[in-house]
Amino acid sequence: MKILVLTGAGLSAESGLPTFRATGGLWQGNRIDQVATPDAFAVNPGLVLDFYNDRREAINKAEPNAAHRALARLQAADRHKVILVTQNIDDLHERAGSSKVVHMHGSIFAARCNACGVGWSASYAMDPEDTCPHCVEMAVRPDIVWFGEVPKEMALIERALSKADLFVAIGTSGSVYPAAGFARKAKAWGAATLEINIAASETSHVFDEIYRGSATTMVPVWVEKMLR
Ligand code: BV8
Repeated sequence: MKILVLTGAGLSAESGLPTFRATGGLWQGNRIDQVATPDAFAVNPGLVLDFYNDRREAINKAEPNAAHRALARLQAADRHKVILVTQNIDDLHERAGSSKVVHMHGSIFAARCNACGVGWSASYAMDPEDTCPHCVEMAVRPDIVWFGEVPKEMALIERALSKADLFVAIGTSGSVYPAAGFARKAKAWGAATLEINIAASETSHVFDEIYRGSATTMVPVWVEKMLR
């Protein structure tokens, strides 16, 4: 079976990484959808870089959980063709053993120059004074997709949605597009749809099946069923 799995912040919640909703969409009193934007970076790069420096520090202290590990098992079993698309910028899928993870909103461990566009891997804290290793401009940013920017690998994701037999959304509120529209697209292409979430999301009504519960409880149950 061809399976497209879309994961969100709820997958990393039990690894101790707060979700956007749990924080009420705020970070140090700032609305995240106003910090995670190109305008915020232009006006106050230090604030935006500190937002990501804090998150990078938290991610380095976090460990993958049973849900990350179950998804890695599903991929490794090779019983099904699994495409893992994540909205998360952490590396917990990779550290649980998943390969070929599609980070549609980028990765906290990747950097990009806002001037010349060159990218490189970067696990260090960033500062507005940092200079690009290529063009020497002081325009270093995390290679993360902010609000108003184009998500990564959209052509690959659209193709996978059109071919999927099963679309599974895990731990995502369905509040941000285009990811929030994937279930509808997969369904229109004929895929079965499953939501695994501790609570209703903004798109629960689209799904054929719902596993209501925490990711560390429900994802292993679902994976064991898929590998039976
Ligand atoms: C784009 C990276 C054009 C940064 C992120 C008006 C209407 C519709 C759309 C728009 C609009 N105005 C503007 C837009 C577009 C905008 C958008 O959708 N805005 C929203 C606010 C309306 N989107 C964009 O700008 C995107 N770009 O549209 O470009 C385009 C489109 C298509 C093709 C080409 C071009 C870019 C958006 C990317 C922004 N970057 N992240 C960073 O991380 O700092 S978004 C970020 O929030 C996440 O990546 C994710 O996508 C989104 C929501 O987060 P979730 O992962 O769902 O987490 P959340 O906290 O919301 O929910 C947690 C869930 O987990 C809950 O359901 C909870 O119940 C569950 N949960 C909690 N604990 C557990 C659990 N589940 C299981 N177990 C648990 N233990």
